[in-house]
Amino acid sequence: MDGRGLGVTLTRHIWEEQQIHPEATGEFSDILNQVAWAAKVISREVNKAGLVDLLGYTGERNVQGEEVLKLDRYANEVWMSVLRHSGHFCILASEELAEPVVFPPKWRKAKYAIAIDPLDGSSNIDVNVSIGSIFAIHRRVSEGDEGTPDDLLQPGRRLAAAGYVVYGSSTILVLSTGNGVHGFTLDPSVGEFLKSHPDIRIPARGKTYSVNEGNFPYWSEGVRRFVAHMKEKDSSSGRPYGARYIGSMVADMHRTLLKGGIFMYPADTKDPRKPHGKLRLLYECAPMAFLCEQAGGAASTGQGPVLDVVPESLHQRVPFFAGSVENVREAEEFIAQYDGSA
Ligand code: P6P
Repeated sequence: MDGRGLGVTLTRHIWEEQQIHPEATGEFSDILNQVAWAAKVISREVNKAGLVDLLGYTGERNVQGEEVLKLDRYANEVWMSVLRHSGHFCILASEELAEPVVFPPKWRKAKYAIAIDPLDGSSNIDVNVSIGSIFAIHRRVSEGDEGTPDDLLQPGRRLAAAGYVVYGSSTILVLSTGNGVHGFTLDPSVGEFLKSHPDIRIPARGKTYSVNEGNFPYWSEGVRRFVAHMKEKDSSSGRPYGARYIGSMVADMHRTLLKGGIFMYPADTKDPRKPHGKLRLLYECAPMAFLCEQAGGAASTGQGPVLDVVPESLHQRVPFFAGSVENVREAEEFIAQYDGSA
């Protein structure tokens, strides 16, 4: 809270960034306010899903082959509507849609492309566990009237902005426009996101690891040895580490950003259709990797930085190891030693 007890809103935060970083344009203020608007609407519905028949399944399956929950479809529709009418985006990719959506040219030439996971972790909705939305915003590279997939298939290193919303005990928007990572908590009494987590920094090393250990038999030798290493008793290095796994990437990554440690979804041999793990590059791993690096952490495929991966397809999956720099480097060392470089 500042001296007048009013708190710092998203709009004021962007204005303050403009004073420090002149390259930050006022356009981002409007973009982030549109993102905040979508987050407020979804937060309202998530918090009462059980009361308005938004729980349960639609009976449909999405491009991932996953059963679509009513709230998944609702969230996708909210994001699509808000982003389409913002005028800032020429093309959108969504976890829920097989193909990208090209937004028709408007009164101004849209300068950005956006990839979203409208409601991540949705399998947790019915059991009231935190879920989230993830967004990744690229500067447009196409020259024509309409956006093209090339605007989306850019390496995360080029992201203009990225962030997530976690719908939990409170609704928190965490974002970066390339000038550090900042968190804003929704004050539902005034419908405003107020800065609550200025300049988030990930500790260099953490003592928490977050992974679905049910996949242990399907991991490479390097990953199995790395996880076993963190569970060994060695008080001089603070091992064994604590295990925390929610099964909702946004919630697991939010904890990792704030507390340090490592979140992982390694490649596994469980499903031959998904040889590179479960998490998608464009709208899960790249935006989270952007935030990690902006917060002084790291995010790796196990072979190298996630942000350097050049996407080949919209729904491409990559192995994901993210969080404290020292923990991620250790994962890479075990993989290099026992699995060799790919
Ligand atoms: P598993 C949710 O479905 C999700 O995409 C991520 O939010 C989460 O990290 C992961 O899948 C959980 O997958 O296989 O551990 O249930």
